[in-house]
Amino acid sequence: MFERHMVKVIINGKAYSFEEGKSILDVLKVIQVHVPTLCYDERLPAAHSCRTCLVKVNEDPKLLPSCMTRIANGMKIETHLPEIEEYRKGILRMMAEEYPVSTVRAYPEKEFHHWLNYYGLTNEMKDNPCGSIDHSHPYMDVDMSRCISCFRCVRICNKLQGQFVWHVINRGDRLKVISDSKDSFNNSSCVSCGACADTCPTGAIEDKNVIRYGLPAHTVRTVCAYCGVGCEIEVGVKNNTITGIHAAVDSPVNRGHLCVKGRYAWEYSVSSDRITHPMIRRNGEWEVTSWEEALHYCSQRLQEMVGQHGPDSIGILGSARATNEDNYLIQKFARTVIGTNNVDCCARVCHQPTAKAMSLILGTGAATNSFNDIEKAKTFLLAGTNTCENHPIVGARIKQMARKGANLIVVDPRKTEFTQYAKFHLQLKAGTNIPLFNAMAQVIIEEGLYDHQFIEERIEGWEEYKRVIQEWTPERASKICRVHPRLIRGASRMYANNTPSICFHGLGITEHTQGTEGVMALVNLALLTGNIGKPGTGINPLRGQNNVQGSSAMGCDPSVYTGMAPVEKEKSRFEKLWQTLLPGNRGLNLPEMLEAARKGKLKSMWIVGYDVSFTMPDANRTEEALRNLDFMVIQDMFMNETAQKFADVFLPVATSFEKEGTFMNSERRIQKLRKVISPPAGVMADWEIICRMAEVMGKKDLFVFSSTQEIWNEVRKAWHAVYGITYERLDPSGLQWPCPTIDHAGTEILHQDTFTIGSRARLRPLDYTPTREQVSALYPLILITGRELYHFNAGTMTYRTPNKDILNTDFLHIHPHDAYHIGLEENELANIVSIYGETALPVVIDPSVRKGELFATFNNKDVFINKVTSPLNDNYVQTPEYKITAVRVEKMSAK
Ligand SMILES: Nc1nc2c(c(=O)[nH]1)N[C@H]1C(S)=C(S)[C@@H](COP(=O)(O)OP(=O)(O)OC[C@H]3O[C@@H](n4cnc5c(=O)[nH]c(N)nc54)[C@H](O)[C@@H]3O)O[C@H]1N2
Ligand SMILES: Nc1nc2c(c(=O)[nH]1)N[C@H]1C(S)=C(S)[C@@H](COP(=O)(O)OP(=O)(O)OC[C@H]3O[C@@H](n4cnc5c(=O)[nH]c(N)nc54)[C@H](O)[C@@H]3O)O[C@H]1N2
Ligand SMILES: [Mo]
Repeated sequence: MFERHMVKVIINGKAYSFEEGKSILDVLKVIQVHVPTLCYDERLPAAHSCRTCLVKVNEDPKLLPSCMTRIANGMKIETHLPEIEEYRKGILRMMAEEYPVSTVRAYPEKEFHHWLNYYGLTNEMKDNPCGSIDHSHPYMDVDMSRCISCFRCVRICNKLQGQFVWHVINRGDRLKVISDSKDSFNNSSCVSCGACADTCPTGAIEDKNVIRYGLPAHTVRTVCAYCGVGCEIEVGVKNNTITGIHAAVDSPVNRGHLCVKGRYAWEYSVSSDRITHPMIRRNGEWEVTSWEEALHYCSQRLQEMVGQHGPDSIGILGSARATNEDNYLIQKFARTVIGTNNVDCCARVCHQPTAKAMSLILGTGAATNSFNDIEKAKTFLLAGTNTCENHPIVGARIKQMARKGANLIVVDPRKTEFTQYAKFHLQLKAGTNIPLFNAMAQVIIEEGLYDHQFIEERIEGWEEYKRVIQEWTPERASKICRVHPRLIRGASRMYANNTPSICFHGLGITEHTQGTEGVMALVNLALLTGNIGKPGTGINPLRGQNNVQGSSAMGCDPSVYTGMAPVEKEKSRFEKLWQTLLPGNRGLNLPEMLEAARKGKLKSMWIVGYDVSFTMPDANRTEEALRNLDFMVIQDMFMNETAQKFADVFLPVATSFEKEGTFMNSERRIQKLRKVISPPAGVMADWEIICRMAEVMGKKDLFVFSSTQEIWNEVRKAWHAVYGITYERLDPSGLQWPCPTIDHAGTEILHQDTFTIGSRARLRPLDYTPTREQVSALYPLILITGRELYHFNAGTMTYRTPNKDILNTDFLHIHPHDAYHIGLEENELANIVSIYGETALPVVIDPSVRKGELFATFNNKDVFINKVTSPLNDNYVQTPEYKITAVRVEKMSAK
């Protein structure tokens, strides 16, 4: 059997056999026979244009490109006959004709330079001058005098990122590659993913960090610490310093691609204001102190609190930016050392509605499918997600599918990048997801487009659901959501008929008073059409931070322990596991903690990696709460806004480059974080701090861990679904839970034969109650807040990198019609006012927002848009309604 798939070939006189379907170049790489491949990149289809990889096949005098030619049985291949080498040399000589030799000498490691040296051509090169270098971009230099027309930059920009920045103009000798900018590269439509610089064989497009930091001595494979996609990166290191980052080409997640943050925005880790000593604030002044003193001080203050006000006077927050191991320990600390269930993390403000809705209906509160389903889907329902900016690698993969003809249905009040590719853009009024999705379900039922068999075999509650949903005609919904019934019908038919259909959703669904119901509405659509439990289908939240899925799954949630085990049911199991009595009362979530602090009931908080005062809505009210606390500990890399204003103790931590552990990405993949460099003296990894604190507080026995692996092994005991995931099995690219046994391969697709909840899932009829936050004469516009590509959340990291040179503020996006009425001009500073507060920010006049709606990001601390946002929150899990605040916008002069 096996033999049939093997092909026998003779290469340079030696016999080999390989699996069929490979190119000659593929097999040359395997046997380490090196030929120049100047137009080749394994991430791209072979172009066979440089003609340097030519080989002789079956003694045919016509040489064939090895990148394009498939191996065949009996093939006789010669790679280095003198005539072939002469031919290659001739081609390289032509390429070198006008090439600046000085750069060959300065950067001998560049692919093209290597071959010039190898064929002894450097010494015969003329002393051509370098071109003028375009230094305008913060991360890349461009010198097209080094362009050899391999077009790798053009192709990678089109085929990996889908951005089309680089173009070929002119013909013959005048042929050249230019960006789509009229002047400097920085003014092009480039999104700074760096793929062109990454593939360029000459340095015509070059990373500035190569020039600044030189070549790495070695590289370490690890995971990006920004968003929940979990891209795998190869970090270059020299003398305990990071020199640069490349994408791991064989990663199933990012397949050799990265975005601007993952690839370039790492210099926060060497920022001069990084905190590298514990500090205590006494009489209003920060004092540097020793770990010994800081930890004893914390312990003494926390013990006082417990003594005077009980354990529930303390609230603890884990960090969606820290590892599973860090988060496992912090919730264990809350429950065993302090004795409270008051533990939460910022999953609360993000996708908690997703977790709730999906676990209620399906039994597991996590993505049903994997990123590899993207290439299997025919239709994409992209609901309230600005994927191209916030999960750029997933966005790029979906864009490539759209280019190949897949259907995109975008549900977003704004025009996002995807809307250019969409067959349907349902540009609904913000806050009206439920009527829209209900109407889609109505069409699917009314027109009989549902999956009859799936409903018969795997669904319950059908009759009741049908009864409620039939009222939701597109005409009725259209009056509320402002999408034409024709578009609603068209999109519904497309989603139901052109299967497999996959859904990705984001905060445009969850951050509403009906957030949990919004996700339920999406699950209903998938269930109706049988788009669940199969390849290329499912309901897939694009989770926020690198480890937000993990931090809540580890138990940083007042109502569940590790592995989503409900506190009310599993207390005794965890008491046995942790060998200690546990609190059984209901703990407070973050909004409840803040409310309790306002009332004086919560006295103290320990916050790991979460800039609460800056990122929670209605900042004035948040600050009122935090000001009321008697004691606050912040554990972070930087003196973030919350620390600066409210903390009493600051505990400095190692970055993700300086520690070990695991992250969990959006597709339930546990990935290994590997230590790249040693941390600065004076900082510790989060888990080490927690262990030390437990020791000081007299609970050392429960926290005897000398490595993250030991912590993970305890997690495996606590949570059956990850028992099979050992550290050893995490190389190279991790495993997706459920993975209950050591020989289990992990799970790419959930709910295949039955749902986690049982053999049938129940459709949820959903009523629509609009948010109380509505426009009025005084506040006539709706502000939506969200994200853009270059900055990340609280901005503590990206504002400490050259990303700030690309974008250095939040903008207020306003429709031209509204701008005209208020009399606002582009870039003018405008005042924005809600009943909660006000701030000022520069205006962008932007027809991609709806009339009557505004959009702003929340990353800049001077703008601090959360002074304005509404504190209303989701009915089930209290996720704030960041997407809707009634405001007015004024000219500064009118103030
Ligand atoms: N560059 C960058 N990437 C990030 C982050 C970042 O700060 N910067 N943050 C990370 C985090 S923590 C998260 S949670 C994710 C979030 O990623 P996304 O979910 O993409 O986040 P947002 O930009 O907040 O909102 C998404 C979209 O929802 C739309 N929207 C608003 N209201 C509605 C509505 O009523 N209905 C519908 N259907 N859509 C609506 C908005 O117009 C917006 O385009 O991104 C992660 N990735
Ligand atoms: N107006 C508005 N506000 C929003 C949102 C919105 O859409 N609109 N979105 C909300 C959402 S979805 C989210 S997730 C929150 C995000 O809010 P935050 O969680 O506050 O934001 P982050 O920037 O992700 O990081 C928090 C902190 O973690 C620190 N950090 C990074 N790595 C580590 C580590 O390994 N250990 C420790 N101890 N600290 C570390 C960073 O320095 C930073 O101070 O914002 C919310 N706020
Ligand atoms: Mo988030």
